[in-house]
Amino acid sequence: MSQNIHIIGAATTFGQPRLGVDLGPDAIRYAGLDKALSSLGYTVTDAGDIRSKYRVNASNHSIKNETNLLNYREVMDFSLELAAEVDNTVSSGQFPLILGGDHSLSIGSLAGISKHYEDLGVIWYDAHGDLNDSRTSPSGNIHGMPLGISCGVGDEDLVNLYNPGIKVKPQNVVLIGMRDLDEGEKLYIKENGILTFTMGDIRTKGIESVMKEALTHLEGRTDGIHLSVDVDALDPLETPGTGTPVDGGLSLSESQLAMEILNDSGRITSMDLVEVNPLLDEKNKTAEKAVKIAESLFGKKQL
Ligand code: 5AB
Ligand code: MN
Ligand code: MN
Ligand code: MN
Repeated sequence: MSQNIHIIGAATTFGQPRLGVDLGPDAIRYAGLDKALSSLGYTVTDAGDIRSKYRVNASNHSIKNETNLLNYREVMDFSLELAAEVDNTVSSGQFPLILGGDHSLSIGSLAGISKHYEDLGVIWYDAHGDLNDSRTSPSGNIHGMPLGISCGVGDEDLVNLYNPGIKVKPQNVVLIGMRDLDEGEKLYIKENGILTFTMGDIRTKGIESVMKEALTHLEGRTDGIHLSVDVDALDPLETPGTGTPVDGGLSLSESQLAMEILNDSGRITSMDLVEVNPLLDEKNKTAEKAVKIAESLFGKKQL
């Protein structure tokens, strides 16, 4: 793991309808991210926020169009900007830590990161698969599609964004925390044999053995691993400040252990920390949990 962490605020809300998720990066900063990582011995720099050039307001948000891809142009333009910043971060030898913002930002982060890896692995820590496309999506919200797009499914211009071609091979993806999958996503997972750990699997096997299986699966076949943490992987009792909460999730302590195991492996090369919405939160509790998750990923151990 690089000793230099570069924080990039991805202040976007156009991938979903709940206003306020664009304030997530600052909420996480105010919860003490920089200090927490510096005191673990890292050199931390902060790019500030990438913000959409389109103004957000309650009436122009989530306009339906004929393609069932809401705010398509906004998501596309934002993703290009983020991809360039992430690409530069990897080029300069820093670890990109991308703060969200809604999960559509992973279209940009994976586009930038994947330029540097032949066989990028992805660990998707989320209640959802985010594997929809415009045909399978029940909502048209692009935050339910970034992993599918990165695997090469869906809108051609989003799939080929920033650098042409598929960013991640489905066999290099591991899904962890799943408990709300749409029918089309289930079919895609089955057809592509994506290694998937549902909450049921985690309850049966325990998070430790799940994380080890995930790492073993990616061993030998990947040359870097991107970790994408959606705070809705955790139970809403832990992280209420998020737009699409689903009951029956992971605890903070399990998530910290999961991150510790990833840290021990030394194989994580970039991270997204997404879907923190301070307008839906209780006293910035969700951002505080996000900081704890990052601390564990970067080497802090639970007592
Ligand atoms: B999140 C749903 N599958 O596509 C859809 O929070 C929810 O980034 C997507 O994981 C949730 O609209 C997207 C029903
Ligand atoms: Mn989710
Ligand atoms: Mn997600
Ligand atoms: Mn969500």
